[in-house]
Amino acid sequence: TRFDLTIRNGRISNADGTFHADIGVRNGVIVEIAPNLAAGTQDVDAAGRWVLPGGIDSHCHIEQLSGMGLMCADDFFSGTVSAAFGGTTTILSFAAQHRADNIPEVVAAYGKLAREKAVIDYGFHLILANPDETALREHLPQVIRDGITSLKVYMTYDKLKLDDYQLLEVMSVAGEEGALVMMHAENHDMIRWIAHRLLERGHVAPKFHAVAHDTLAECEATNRAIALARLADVPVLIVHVAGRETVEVIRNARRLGAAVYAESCPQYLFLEASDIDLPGMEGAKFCCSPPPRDADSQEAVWAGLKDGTLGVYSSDHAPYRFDASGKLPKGDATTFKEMANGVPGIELRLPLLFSEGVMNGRLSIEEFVALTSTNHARMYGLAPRKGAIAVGADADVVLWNPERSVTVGTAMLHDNVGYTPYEGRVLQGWPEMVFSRGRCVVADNTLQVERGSGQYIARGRPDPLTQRPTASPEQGRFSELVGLKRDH
Ligand code: DUC
Ligand code: ZN
Ligand code: ZN
Ligand code: ZN
Repeated sequence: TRFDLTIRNGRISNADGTFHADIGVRNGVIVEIAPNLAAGTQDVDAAGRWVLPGGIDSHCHIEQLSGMGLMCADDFFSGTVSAAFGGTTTILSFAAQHRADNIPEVVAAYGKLAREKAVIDYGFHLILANPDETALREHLPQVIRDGITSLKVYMTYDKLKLDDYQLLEVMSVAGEEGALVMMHAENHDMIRWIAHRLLERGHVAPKFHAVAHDTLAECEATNRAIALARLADVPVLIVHVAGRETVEVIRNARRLGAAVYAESCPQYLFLEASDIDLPGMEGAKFCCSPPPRDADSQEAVWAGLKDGTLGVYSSDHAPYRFDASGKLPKGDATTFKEMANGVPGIELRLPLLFSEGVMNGRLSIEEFVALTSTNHARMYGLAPRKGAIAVGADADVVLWNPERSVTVGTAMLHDNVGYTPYEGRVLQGWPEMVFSRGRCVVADNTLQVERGSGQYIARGRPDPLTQRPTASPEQGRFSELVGLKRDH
């Protein structure tokens, strides 16, 4: 029988290799991969194109109310449209609990927002700000059953921060229940202390954000998070790694056999703290936490992505407009402490890495696919449905044109932020045709689907939880004595 969609003559790359073949799709699923397949109802010639698994962005903030009470500039429509135009076909964003919130209500609310608006597939991580007994014993198992198999916790921000005791409690329960813990690792008191002294001396400009969020605060907290996770005998994933020393701490822990995973983002490859040092408030456009560092740290992040220390490359898209609704609540009088933290990147994440990584010879195309899709699928329980061009997988497929050169400008982007930190860069290679479950989402630079046509993906168990060594040194020392249980 006829295929719904045939993509022919492409050069297909997965994380484990590259080959030439046609792809046959029926009911949204890849059913055959071979040369010279029969015609499809939609028949696409991919000659000259690189055919890659759709990108998975496992860290983005969409329609989220921040700890400071600010609403993101992107809702699930603009956020997912922007993602799709940049070659991403699945996002994982956050269902964010604030301390007074009831977790099931939070999850239901975010689910409804996305259901009505998303144009690509999506799932959620839970942000856990109040890990009380009910949250840990009832709500966490419940959200895991609903397919939310990861949660993010914070070591800084007054409204989100957990102390070390709470982190150990969250980790041990997450380990038992089968959820992956994602850690925002920055030392709260170091940042608070530097910031206080800066403000006292009148150092209020945006660039002082990067001074306050020193690399030592990141490095210390990462070290501590790893030690806590080892004590609780659970995997941990350090998000948004920025500094060289942090990369080295993680590499070293992995060498010792610790179940430590890590993520980095475009802002740590392509921006530097010195970018924040601009006249007036302009620097606020580059402020995120942790902040971009320097050329040496950029090199360390490249090396970490290359050698597997940093397994996932996400956007950490945190969209705030350059006005009173986001970056500048008090206009020109806004201090670095009052700006919204975050940079946009959901649309340019892949084009930046494709151009600067693959086209400039820093990464192979297979490494690109691993870092942008396959590893996310495994890390977060989306595999084997997502993350590879394979028989039985969803037909999430992107046709890249390596010949196309694009100059980045705000007007070409589909987010609702109004600026891009990457303005004026010339990128080589562009995702021209995007399929999600066999539906053409983007073609001819035009959105081809309706709002709300994306699907919620209930995720399975993350690989880090199924692939734990049966006996760790920590287990031998005390796990049994203190009643740590593994879920299998
Ligand atoms: N942490 C994030 O993960 N994103 C934006 C800001 C932050 O602190
Ligand atoms: Zn709330
Ligand atoms: Zn964070
Ligand atoms: Zn984030």
